[in-house]
Amino acid sequence: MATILDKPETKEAMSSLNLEKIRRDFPILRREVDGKRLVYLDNAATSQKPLSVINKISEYYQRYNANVHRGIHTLSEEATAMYEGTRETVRHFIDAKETCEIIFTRGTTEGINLVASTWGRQNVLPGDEIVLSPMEHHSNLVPWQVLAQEREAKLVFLELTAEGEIDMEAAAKLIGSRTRIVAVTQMSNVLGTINPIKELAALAHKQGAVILVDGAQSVPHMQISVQEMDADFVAFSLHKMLGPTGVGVLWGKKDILKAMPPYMYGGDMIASVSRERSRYNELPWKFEAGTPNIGDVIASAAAFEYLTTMGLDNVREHEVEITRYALNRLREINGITIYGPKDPQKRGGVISFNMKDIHPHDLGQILSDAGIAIRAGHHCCQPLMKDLQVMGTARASFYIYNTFEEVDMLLAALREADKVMGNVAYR
Ligand code: ALA
Repeated sequence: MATILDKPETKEAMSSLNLEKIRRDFPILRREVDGKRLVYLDNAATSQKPLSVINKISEYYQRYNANVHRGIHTLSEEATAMYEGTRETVRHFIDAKETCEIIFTRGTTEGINLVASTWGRQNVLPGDEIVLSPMEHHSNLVPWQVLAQEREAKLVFLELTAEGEIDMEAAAKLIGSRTRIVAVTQMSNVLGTINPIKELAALAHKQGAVILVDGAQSVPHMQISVQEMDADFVAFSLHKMLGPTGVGVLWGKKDILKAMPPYMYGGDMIASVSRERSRYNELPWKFEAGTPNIGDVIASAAAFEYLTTMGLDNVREHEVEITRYALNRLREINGITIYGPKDPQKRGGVISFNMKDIHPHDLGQILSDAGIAIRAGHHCCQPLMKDLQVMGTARASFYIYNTFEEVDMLLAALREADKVMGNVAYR
């Protein structure tokens, strides 16, 4: 596969996916930016949406918009059936044991905050340790900082190897008898590193601790089984996996969720209320206060169906190959620094890099002028940026509709940027 550069006409045939057909399902990919074809390489921030998802949102509002779990009328019954049906779709998608373990949230951030605020306050005591990796998104760091301050607990950070992988020998020592929770990302949104969740879960469980997995970058891109990885909580967002914004999933083991207090109060999470006291609803509704994001949850089913039909193994294979190709081509550029594991099998389709002294924002702007969307900055990982000794990075991230030709376009634009900016020193 490393020799693919020689045969440009066969590049797209290397994919495990029918890219031409897939691209037809995404109307936005036909638009132009300043007269240039859009090349969307910012999928780690949010993915584009296929027509089936867009249509499902519209269908909900045109045909059966109603509140769920409340009305005894046809529209409400239809909306409730579709809403709860999506829960079963999620259960199947992540291989959870029971649908009551699937909680709809607004996104990964809310899922993690829910666990930190409820499970955390209930279980973390002064002197306890919360173990995190240095590659965590702010969303899987700040809630734990706040909890640690409140409970007088300690944050402990795992160590990374030179290629940005978790040092598992050190982890075995750092996860100890004071560890209450290990909270780690399954796939870094900066380094692309795929972390060994099953092994970390075993280390946590050996010490009587639990493990929370930030699945925001992994669940959209690879087949996961929450049972197989033996996590205790997994949080992810639909908008990064073809679905609408404003929908996330928090999965947790039933016994743990059952023992946790609610996160927010009111609406759907109530069983009965008197003037002085309330009884709370059962799982999963105990954690779904207020009217949920009904239309977008229902439309999410179309996103899960799209990915399931395609096959998550094919999605992963495509991303490994396009990442391998992109890494090989990027390495041709003089003065480029690429972060994260060298082996595409060990990482997701996220490539962060810096070029000479060019500020990543300038790179982002020059690429944008060429119709290419990437992300530039600290990627909500400021502590990791400090470890890497950079202000920020440029980041290209791929998904099911990205072609090898688009990688070539990225390369051409980077070479252009190098011509324009390469001699400018920023230090
Ligand atoms: N967490 C998202 C990203 O990495 C927004 O871009």
